[in-house]
Amino acid sequence: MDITLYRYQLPLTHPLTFHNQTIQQREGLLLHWGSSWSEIAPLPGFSRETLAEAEQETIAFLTAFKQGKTIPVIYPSVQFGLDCARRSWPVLKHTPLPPYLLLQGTPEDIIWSWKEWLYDYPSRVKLKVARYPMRDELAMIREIIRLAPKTKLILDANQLWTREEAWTFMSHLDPARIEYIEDPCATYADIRAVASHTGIAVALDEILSAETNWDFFPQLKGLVLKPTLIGSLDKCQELVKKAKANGVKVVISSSHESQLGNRLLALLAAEWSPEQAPGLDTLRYFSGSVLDDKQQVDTKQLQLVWQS
Ligand code: OSB
Ligand code: MG
Repeated sequence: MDITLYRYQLPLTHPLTFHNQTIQQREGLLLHWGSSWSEIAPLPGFSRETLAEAEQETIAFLTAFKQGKTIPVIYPSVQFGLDCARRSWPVLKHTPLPPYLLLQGTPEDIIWSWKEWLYDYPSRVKLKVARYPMRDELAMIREIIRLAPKTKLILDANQLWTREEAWTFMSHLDPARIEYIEDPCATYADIRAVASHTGIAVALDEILSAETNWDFFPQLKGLVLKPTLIGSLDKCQELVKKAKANGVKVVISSSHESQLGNRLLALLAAEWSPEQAPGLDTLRYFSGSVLDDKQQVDTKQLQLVWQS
């Protein structure tokens, strides 16, 4: 069986910032394993491994594999890529749901694009919060809700609020209009405290790839799974099982993978959480694609890294 590892660079429509790390282009690896493809793309600011480290570990694995040995890998992005490449994908029982809309920009930009929205407003929209003055963000949320009374909001604070800030912000929200807030604070204890005191639904995202010390509570409505950050598909599936047993939604979400990785995540979402729109509306920030018109990987744009 032929195995080939490539590197890709995708230009972005504008720079993206993740936890104070700004990237001008997205870089990652694509793995061609027999007839299947997968992706290894640690996200700066979120992944603990760099692309260089992930590449080194992948090459070590592939070199050993060529000699008939299977060695363990520790980086989540590498585990995800190797698991996807070697997986026998089941025939889907459900067609993938389109992702919910993700709006980014200043509160002013977002209100503007929402006012100019030509179509029926969607049932769900995700907005980042805890970036701009609280007053402006609360005004933005009021305006979104006023214009689209049937739309429910998914908010994401990316752990940026203190307990007090989260408490204040969340006290101003109408629980009926908020699907959930992802990671209002940095610790599980703070997230649980503000959710219990305000009655606003919350979801855990970043904590799931860092901490094992959390549990379910009444306001916990969702687990947001980013397989590139969590790692092995078994680990992801365990979380899916745990969530379902506790009546909590599972939202499969992107770590800004390329079009190829995004497609794999859409398939996993349709398999693991078929009734839940995934968090995969991240492709429009790319001004290029690793796929051609026929949705096949365009190897002409890739750099060869390793070959069996
Ligand atoms: O904050 O959930 C996040 C993408 C990369 C890194 C962090 C996040 C995201 C997303 C993906 O928001 C889209 C989504 O979850 O809807
Ligand atoms: Mg999040």
